[in-house]
Amino acid sequence: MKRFISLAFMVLFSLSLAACGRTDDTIDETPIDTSTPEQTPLTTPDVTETPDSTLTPDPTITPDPTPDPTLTPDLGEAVLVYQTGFEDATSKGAYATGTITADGKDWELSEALRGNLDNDKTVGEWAIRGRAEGHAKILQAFDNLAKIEFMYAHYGSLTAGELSVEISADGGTSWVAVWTMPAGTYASLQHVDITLDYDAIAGINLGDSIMVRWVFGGPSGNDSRMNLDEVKIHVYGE
Ligand SMILES: [Ca+2]
Repeated sequence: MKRFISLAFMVLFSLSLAACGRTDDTIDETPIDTSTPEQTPLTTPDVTETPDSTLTPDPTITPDPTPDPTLTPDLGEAVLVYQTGFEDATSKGAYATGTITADGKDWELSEALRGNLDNDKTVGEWAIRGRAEGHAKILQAFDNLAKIEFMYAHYGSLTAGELSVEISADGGTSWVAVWTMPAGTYASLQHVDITLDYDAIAGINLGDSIMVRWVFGGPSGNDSRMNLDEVKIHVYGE
């Protein structure tokens, strides 16, 4: 019995110690000292702050100093610098090679003449009538040639004539075709507007002085007769 009492006493003592321990833990906690803040408030503004970043140029919109090679140089608008319908022109009534003056520029006509018969297809009264193997050539060169416009048709009810347009940058020694008539029969005047693509024309550049001629083809003789009218020449940068 005495031993039991002693054991019980020890258990109670231990429980008491445990309880006191928990109590001590609570008590031992150091109260937060609210009178002395651990951190000193920041009272001085940071004057070294970087200025508003929106004032800094955006590097993504910096212009590229390298020009885009795919862009065509600014050539200006193509301007009409010469036109003729062969109404205001000197006469030429035979096919033998010779010259006329039409609206102030000289032309060489070979196997070609200035015609106004019923079978000539014209705007106004007159047109050039040519046949194989002839040509109608403007004897003055053009700088910065941009566009060549004209109208053409087969003469009367003929169908065999052919036509092409050629240019020369060496005064007429060598020629390069820039347009060839599509196969077909052209009973009425057809309008053609050629914008020259110098990237596709070997050996000739925009800055060259360029001559223009129309070449008549097909079978030799009268079966190949065709008409040419309403010629217009446009150049860049005038
Ligand atoms: Ca005419």
